[in-house]
Amino acid sequence: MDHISPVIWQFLVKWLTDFAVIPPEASKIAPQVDALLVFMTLVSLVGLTLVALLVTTFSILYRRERNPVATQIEGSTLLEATWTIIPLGLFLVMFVWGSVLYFRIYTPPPNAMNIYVVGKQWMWKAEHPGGQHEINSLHVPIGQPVQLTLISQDVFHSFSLPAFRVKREAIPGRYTTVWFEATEVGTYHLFCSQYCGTSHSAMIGNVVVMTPDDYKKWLESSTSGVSLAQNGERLFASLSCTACHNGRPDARGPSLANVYGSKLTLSNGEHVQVDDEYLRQAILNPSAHITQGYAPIMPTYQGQISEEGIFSLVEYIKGLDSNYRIQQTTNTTSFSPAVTAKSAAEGTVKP
Ligand code: HEC
Ligand SMILES: [Cu+2]
Repeated sequence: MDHISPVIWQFLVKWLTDFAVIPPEASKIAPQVDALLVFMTLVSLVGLTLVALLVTTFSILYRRERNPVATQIEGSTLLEATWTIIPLGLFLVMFVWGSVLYFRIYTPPPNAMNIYVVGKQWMWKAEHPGGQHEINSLHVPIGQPVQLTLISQDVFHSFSLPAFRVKREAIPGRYTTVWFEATEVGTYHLFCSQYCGTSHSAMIGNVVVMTPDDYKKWLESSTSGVSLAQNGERLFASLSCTACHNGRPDARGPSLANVYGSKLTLSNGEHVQVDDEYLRQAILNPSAHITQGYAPIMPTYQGQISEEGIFSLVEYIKGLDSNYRIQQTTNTTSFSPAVTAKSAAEGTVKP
């Protein structure tokens, strides 16, 4: 590209990678997504070239001067089979390849750290378990799977990280998840990619990928001092959940210790696996699924708790494993399960 001035060339490359067609590949999944995209583009180009060549050649070969009267040709089974089977094969390859990637993107590995994200008109709010709050930015460590649990406070939004090749809808009333593992330190764009009202275009921000050490420092310097679980514990008491959920034998509600991840039997005989979404529904819409052996006496908390409050309660219940004075760590910087377990063992239990 000698004949293009270097300045223009640099500008073009920057524009292409920064904003438009080819963002940098900064996550583990990114090269895999790009490989599929390149394959599909190549197949399309080959198809386009083939069809264009045939159209041109046939229009010249069979033009009106040479063929004043159209010749009717009966079908050829071989020809039809060929042009059906080859594209079918190619599309099936794309389908299988795409599905494999899809399931990889939307199935977080069990060791993923979780960050909660709320979308609202018009900002993204991130809540880290250690009590770090961010608006329109997201700090993550390199080389560690990160799962996002997303929800919207109003309309549909879509959390999009082009450099990581992932995106996921944030829907009112329901948790969605997506995960990624960042591979390059740097700052990347974060978008809302679903038109959501007047200031939709302002619903943007940065993802900052840091080395584990820098990330630890960031966690320490940005914590509000109250972890999500601690906030949840506070809410659990102030909303009087403890009146029924206190682990005592005569309690009116079931003990919530170790309920997360367990299988509950409902009064209609169904079994459910307790995950974040189930906890959320249990708090906001308790009568929808009654745990076997209990009366439907739990009041709904619809409209009384913010989405951040529900995150806190969920995080608190997730960590409950024996009693309600929980072993919540006061070390709000911890981000790996190992660190949390360690500080718990050190006895940073609240009195
Ligand atoms: C009046 C008593 C009462 C209060 C107050 C109450 N609950 Fe419940 N809760 C129950 C009962 C009874 C059940 C079991 C029946 C059902 O599923 O509704 C239950 C079920 C649940 C479940 C489903 C898990 C399971 O093992 O069944 C969760 C989660 C839960 N409550 C959380 C909360 C939270 C959080 C609060 C406070 C914001 C709260 N509850 C307040 C009585 C109560
Ligand atoms: Cu939006």
